[in-house]
Amino acid sequence: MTQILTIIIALALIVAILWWFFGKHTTEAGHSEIKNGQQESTVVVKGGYSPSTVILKKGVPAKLKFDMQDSTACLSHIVFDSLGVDKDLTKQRFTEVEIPTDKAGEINFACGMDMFHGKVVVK
Ligand SMILES: [Cu+2]
Repeated sequence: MTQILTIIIALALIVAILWWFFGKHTTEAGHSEIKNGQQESTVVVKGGYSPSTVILKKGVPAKLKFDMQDSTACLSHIVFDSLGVDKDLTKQRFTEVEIPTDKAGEINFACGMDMFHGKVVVK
C-alpha cells in the first residue's frame, strides 16, 4: 500500500514539475498599458517572471515595473545585460526599469545568476 502511494506521489510530482516548466509559463505574453503617452507593464517576480515575455509598442516611452513577491536570493536582482541594468529588487516592492523603444527588437532580462529569463519584445 505504501509503495503504491509513493508511486502516486512521485507521478504527481513529475506532472507538477512538467507543468511548471512547459505549461503556461512558456506561452504567456504580457502587453503594456498606454497612459499619457507612456507605456507601462508589470512583471510579477515569484518563482520566475510572470509574464516572462512583455510586448511593447515601438516609439512609446516604456517602463517595466517588477512586482517583487519572491524572497529567494536567486531572483533578488534583475539584470538587463544589453542595457547595462542590474537592480536590486529587494529594497522595495516595485522596481521600475526604463526600456528604450526607439527600435524594434528583443531585449532579454534575467536574474542575477542568469537562471531565470524573460524578454521584452518591442514592435
Ligand atoms: Cu537566479
